[in-house]
Amino acid sequence: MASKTPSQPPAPKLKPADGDDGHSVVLERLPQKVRPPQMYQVVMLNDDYTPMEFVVLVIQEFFGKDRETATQIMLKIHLDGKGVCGVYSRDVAATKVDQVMEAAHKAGHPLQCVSEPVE
Ligand code: TYC
Repeated sequence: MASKTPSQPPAPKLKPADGDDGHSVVLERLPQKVRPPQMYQVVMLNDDYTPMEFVVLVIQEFFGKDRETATQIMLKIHLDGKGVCGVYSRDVAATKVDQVMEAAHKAGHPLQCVSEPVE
């Protein structure tokens, strides 16, 4: 028994553009779907007990700031109630928070910091 292959519709006759050998591929640009990863800011909170010097040292040590910058950040926190120490990916920000909280706890200070999504 002879099986019949299903008939194909006739291929459209396309005239290649000038300079086209008929094997060109057109890449269509798709709308951008990937977004940059959400970033997180590590925010340190003021309190009445943690010594200023300790906060400056923590900002230098865990956020890589020089002494002047760390002092400015500490004073901003002291005056405004909170301040951003750095902006990182989610995991890095969480690690910074853990490091600061552990250092504060070990030193017996109530210093608090949190990480929050930027914008
Ligand atoms: N307010 C504290 C004091 O007067 C200093 C301080 C600054 C504490 C920043 C916490 O995140 C802080 N000793």
